[in-house]
Amino acid sequence: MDVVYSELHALQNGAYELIGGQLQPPVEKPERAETIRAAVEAAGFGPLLSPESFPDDTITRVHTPEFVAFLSTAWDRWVEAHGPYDALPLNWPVRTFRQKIPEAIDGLLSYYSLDAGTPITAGTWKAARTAVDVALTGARLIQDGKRHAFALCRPPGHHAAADLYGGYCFLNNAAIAAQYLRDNGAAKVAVLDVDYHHGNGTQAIFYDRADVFFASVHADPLQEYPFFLGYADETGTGAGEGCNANYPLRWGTGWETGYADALDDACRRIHGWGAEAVVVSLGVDTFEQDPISQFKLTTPDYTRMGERIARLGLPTLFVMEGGYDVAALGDNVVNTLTGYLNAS
Ligand code: OKP
Ligand code: ZN
Repeated sequence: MDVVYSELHALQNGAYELIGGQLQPPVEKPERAETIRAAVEAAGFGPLLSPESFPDDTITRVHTPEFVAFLSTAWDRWVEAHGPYDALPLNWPVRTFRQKIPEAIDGLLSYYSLDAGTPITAGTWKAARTAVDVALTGARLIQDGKRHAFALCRPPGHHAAADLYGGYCFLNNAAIAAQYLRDNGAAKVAVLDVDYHHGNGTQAIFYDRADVFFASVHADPLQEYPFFLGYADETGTGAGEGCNANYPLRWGTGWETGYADALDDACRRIHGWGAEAVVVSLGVDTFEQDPISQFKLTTPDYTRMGERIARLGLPTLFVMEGGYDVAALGDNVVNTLTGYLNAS
């Protein structure tokens, strides 16, 4: 299986993350992608391909031009205002406030963000922009007739909506790749999100559309980030009614105690809908030892996950999302891809 990777991911390297009231070293760190790269190479996956450059209009098919302009200039504006420290928002236009776009950089961060856990740093734009090229290079491989590819994206993307960043995500790599597949020949594309956290951004981007099906297996928003989206009664709207399927699962869920059944149902829905290709938002933060998550999947369970995805029988683009136990990340990703290959 071809693997697309760029070392420029390391340009996203925040100094701190607010976790449980304490400023701590970020869990979303460059070592994540490096350990996955080393593991897939050691497992014989490859070749390792560098991304091609795709034009910005592939991004604005999914994100607003205003949001892209904001993200690409936010660091410079923040440095001008405050100096070379991680740019973070501190308040939001919540209930009782107006949705009017401010002028000052602090207000823009507030307007365009969904949390304070996603630092914008000197290299954020370059890293996020390159992750899009990584995903699109994978999508092009699929479009050119490959049955599968792995886009080793970092930073991740599935929390980013048309004009929102957060959850360590800036540009929605998987959504941009799905849109690219739509724009280049595939009439019906599914996104299967197996990250522990609900893919709120991807869901929002495609919520009113009948040409992209979104299915997500994730921790119950009553208990887990991002808290305000991801319920089972979110089924799509307008033309997209029936094209969204959420599987919220309680903390403590394991492969045999709810996960496998939910994944199976998600795959049945995608198959029944008639998808021509699938983009898998591959987060492995469902792992039992993940430092910020509460599911109980084991390393062998990822082989089963890959096998189930393979039984869809569809051209498959894996796009890396979350997963924070660096010691096990490589094995869990390799098992997913190996399970997929052995069953396809
Ligand atoms: C990104 B992805 C931990 C704070 C959680 C946000 C998590 C973002 C996950 N107590 N902060 O979906 O893996
Ligand atoms: Zn996650």
